Parts: sequence; structure tokens; C-alpha cells
Amino acid sequence: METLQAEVGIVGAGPAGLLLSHLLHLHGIDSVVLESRSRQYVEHRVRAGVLEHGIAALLDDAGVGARMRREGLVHEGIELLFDGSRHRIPLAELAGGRAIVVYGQQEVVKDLIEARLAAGGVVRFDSGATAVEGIGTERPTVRFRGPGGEGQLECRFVAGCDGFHGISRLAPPDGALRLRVREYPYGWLGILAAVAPANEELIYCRSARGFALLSMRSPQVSRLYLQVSPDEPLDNWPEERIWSELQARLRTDDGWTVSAGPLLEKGVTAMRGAVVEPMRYGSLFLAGDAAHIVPPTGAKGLNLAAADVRLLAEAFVAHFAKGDDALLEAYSDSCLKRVWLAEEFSAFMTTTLHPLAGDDFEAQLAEARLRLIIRSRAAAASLAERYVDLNSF
Ligand code: RFL
Ligand code: PHB
Repeated sequence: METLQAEVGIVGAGPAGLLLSHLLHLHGIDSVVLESRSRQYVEHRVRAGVLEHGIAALLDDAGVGARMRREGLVHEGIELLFDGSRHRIPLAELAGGRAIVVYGQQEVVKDLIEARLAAGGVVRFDSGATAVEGIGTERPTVRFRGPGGEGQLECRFVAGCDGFHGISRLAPPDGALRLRVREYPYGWLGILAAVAPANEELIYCRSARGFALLSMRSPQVSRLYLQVSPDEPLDNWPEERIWSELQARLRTDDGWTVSAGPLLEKGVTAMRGAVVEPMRYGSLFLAGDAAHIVPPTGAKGLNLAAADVRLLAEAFVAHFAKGDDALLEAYSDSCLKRVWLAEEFSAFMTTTLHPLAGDDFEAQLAEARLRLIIRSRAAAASLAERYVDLNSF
């Protein structure tokens, strides 16, 4: 059996695991990343697209922001569409000049993989972790199965960055971690389409037919989402129906709507909030979606994952460089305060923008909240500062 060794064993090569590995490398701490999927798969998995101001700056500071700055789209505002009209929220003006960068998560992943491999880092693709053992000790082991057969990774700490369906979260004994979950009664059907975005900025739309979102990946590629039921079969949605529904929701009274084009990708996601507490057990530390997920309406998942590993990297550095464990001890509490702010913001965005069939009272409340945002500068600023930089709180 192959045995690998590292100071930090990282399970999962999503944004959390890769960024952690890179940040540790910058401080001379070695890590091995195990990833169950292929490199091709993780580099092409279409997911998030919005980077907060502070997270884009983190990528810059870590030396992996060059392509993001060249190809990413800086947005200083978003729009809200409801009641047949579009309303711009000037994010940057309301949030002290800060803006978001629209840059696909898979591009962040590609940039991080390239940086890790260029620096001689070890990222083992097609190598799924099968067990995380010994986390109650100072010598935990991750067992994995790769192209060459069974292997084990011996380390001082394990970082569980393997997403919500990973195995790390299940390693602590029963009852050691508490999982709080909120199921939202909606799903999102997301598409990528080869058509110029119908607007330069994102448009979040609440309509009686359901939520819709116009986003983009480049001046030639649109990313759009439709509220559907959480267990919606994708087969119910042929291309023509997707476009006609998008055009029925994303339209204004004066005749504006989105333009259709060839689909490049489509998928359905359920919407759920979930938080694990604490985010640590012994020598296992959880980060990103392995510890918490948010419904995508607030665009927070990727940003939370990056903010977790920023803190975790600092804490590992303090341990290895100075023998100081104060940051490791504080890791879970520090993260969870920020995570709950993100859950609250994501719940607010989700319930305000998604109509719930049969609940007209809730519909009136949601529309009142939207009117407040466009009439009150303070209400708009509260949305703006959380949208552009929640992880700086
Ligand atoms: P990931 O990206 O899920 O990566 C986990 C990795 O672990 C691997 N893995 C394993 N590897 C080894 N052994 C095992 N046993 C393993 N089990 C799993 C997986 O293959 C994977 O490569 O988690 P990470 O790194 O924590 O990153 C989190 C983000 O991916 C996620 O929060 C965001 O995509 C959420 N999200 C959004 N976040 C934003 O900040 N802004 C957005 O605009 C945004 N939009 C979205 C989103 C998520 C969406 N979906 C599909 C859920 C839009 C959508 C539609
Ligand atoms: C995206 O572009 O994929 C995106 C943008 C904003 C969100 C969610 C997803 O809130």
C-alpha cells in the first residue's frame, strides 16, 4: 500500500481545499490534496460566479488573481426586477467603493490547480478518501483509493474540504457535531448559454411565476436560473420551455426581456441551508461546504469557503511556525459567527425573491421588503454591504 505524508492532509480539490493548500505553501507548510474526481471534471464543474470584494483581494494577495483581473467582470451594481420594473442597486456607491467580480468558480479552480502544480504541490485526482481515522490523536490518517490502488496519507492535521456530501464530516463519533438544516421548498434550474447577456449587470427577479436570475460568465456567455420545485426532473424542461419561461419572468412592462441562444449546460439544484457545529473535532478541521451550505440566492457559498480557509491557513501557520494554537482553538467559533451572517443574508434574499405557492401574506411581505430596498438608501446599503463583502464582517 502506498503511504504519503504531509503536515496537512486535505480532502477535496474544490475551491476550499485548493486555496488552503496554496496558502499553506506560501508559508512553507506542505500538504497533500486528495480528490475523488478527475482534474477535467473539477475544472469544468459549473457552479458559482460571484466573488466578493475581499475574496477577490485574497486571491490577488495570494498571487493567483492575475487571470481573474484580466477576464473577470467587475460589477458595481445589481438590479432587482419586480412588479414589471427594473431597479438598480448601486453596490459600489453604497458600500464605500467596493464591487464584486463575476468570474466562474471553475476558473478559480483552474487557476489554483495550475499554481499548485507549478509549485510542485501534490494534488491527487481520481483518489477518493474512503476513511479519516485517528482524529482524536495527533497522527490522523486519511485512507484513499486511487488509480494505483489503496493508499494512506499520514499527517498532523486533516482539513475536510470535501463538500456537503463528503466523508470528513462523518468521521467524528456520533453526537460530537451538531447539524442544523433548513430545507427551502424551491429548486434552481441553471443554464449556461452561448448568448450575450441581456444586461451588463446581474438581474434578480421576483415574479408571480417564480424567481429568475440573469447572470453571466463573459460578454458572450449567459448564466441564467429559474425557480422550479426542488425535485424537478430535468426532462420536464426542454430548451424551448426554459427560454419561454425565462422570457415570461425576466421581462418588464415596457417590453424588455432576455434573448435566447444555444444551451451549453443545464442542471437542477435543491436549495438548502445547513451548518455543522463545531467545525472541528480533534485534529480534523472542516471548511467550506463540508461544514455549511447556503441557498445560492445570496451568492455566498464560494466566498464563505474561501474565508474559512483564509482563517484556517493562518491558524496552521501559527501552529507550525510558533507553536501557538490560539487561532486553531478559535477557528470554529470565528467561522460560525460569519457563517450565520451568511445564512441570514441568504435566507433573506431567498425568501424575498421566491414566491411560495399559496402564501399570499408572505408575498405581500416580500414585495414590501423589495419596495423598502428601492426607496430607502439605508435598506439598499444594508443589502449592498452584505452582497459585496459579507465575509469582511
Ligand atoms: P466543493 O466545491 O463541493 O468541493 C469539494 C470537493 O471535494 C471532492 N470530494 C472528495 N474528494 C476526495 N475524497 C472524497 N471522499 C470526496 N468527496 C467529495 C468533490 O469532488 C469536490 O471536488 O466544496 P468547497 O471547496 O467547499 O467550495 C464550495 C463551493 O463549491 C460552493 O459553496 C459554491 O459553488 C456555492 N455556490 C455559489 N457560491 C458563491 O459564493 N457565489 C455564487 O454565485 C454561487 N452560486 C453555488 C452557486 C452553488 C450552486 N450549486 C450547483 C450548488 C450556484 C449554484 C447553482
Ligand atoms: C452565478 O453567476 O452562477 C450566480 C450569480 C449570483 C447568484 C448565484 C449564482 O446569487
